Amino acid sequence: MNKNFGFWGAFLLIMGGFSSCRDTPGSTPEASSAAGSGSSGNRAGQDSGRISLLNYQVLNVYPHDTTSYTEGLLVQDGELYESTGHTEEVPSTRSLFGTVDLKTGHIGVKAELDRNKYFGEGIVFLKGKIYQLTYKTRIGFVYDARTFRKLQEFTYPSEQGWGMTTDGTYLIMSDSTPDIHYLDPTTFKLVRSIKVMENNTPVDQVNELEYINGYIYANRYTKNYILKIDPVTGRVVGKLDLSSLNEQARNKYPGSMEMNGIAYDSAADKVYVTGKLWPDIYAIRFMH
Ligand SMILES: [Ca+2]
Repeated sequence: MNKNFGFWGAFLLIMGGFSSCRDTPGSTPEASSAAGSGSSGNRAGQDSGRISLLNYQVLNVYPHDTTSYTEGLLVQDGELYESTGHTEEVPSTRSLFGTVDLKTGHIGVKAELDRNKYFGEGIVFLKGKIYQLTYKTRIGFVYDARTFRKLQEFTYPSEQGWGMTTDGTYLIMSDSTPDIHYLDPTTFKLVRSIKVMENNTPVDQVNELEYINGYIYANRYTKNYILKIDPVTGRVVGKLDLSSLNEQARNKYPGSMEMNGIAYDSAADKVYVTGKLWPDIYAIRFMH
């Protein structure tokens, strides 16, 4: 999604300072941040209300195109895909998706939207097709995953389209509210919704999504953390603080905007994260 970043950018630069040394290799994967005790290894639908702070390790740093206004990130068949939107503030930004060259950070474009009509948002692959959301038009696009030919358009119940992922059966989308929606990929009808709750408080502005081993992971817009969400209850059961990566990105390229983009490479068991106009993509590993 696309909003002015000025105030929040300054705020987060200040707040980002509190985080350091979160990327210690071999560190304890979980540390309780909430009242209460209990064993680790919560299972989806059976969490105890405990929120774990997830430590991570940076495995590698790759270049990212500083004109890529990241709205979606995922791995498919061993390749990293990115979808982007555009903002008038940065004329070089475009609404498109394609494969990311990890040597240069450039996107090999597979499909591009008419920027006068559509703002590109999240994408997902499911059963031979690619689904793409747009920001405010309530129109999505379906492409052939092999040829990238556009097959059809669809609409969805939400006012806005933000992030997208899949559990292998449904399209799972965010829409700026605390609700995450499951859509049937054929009829595009709403199957069910979950409300993201952190300590009994709804969490809005849930953005880019990634489904990893039975949990939904989500960036929260303008916050430099990823939430681990129980897909049954909607409860936040874990949190990954990426403030230090956000700080690194802004130090390296002051035009960097908010963190957005989570992609899971199951074969290598690593996760790629980046942000809008960031100069780098980080490959990280954490317990999940
Ligand atoms: Ca993703």
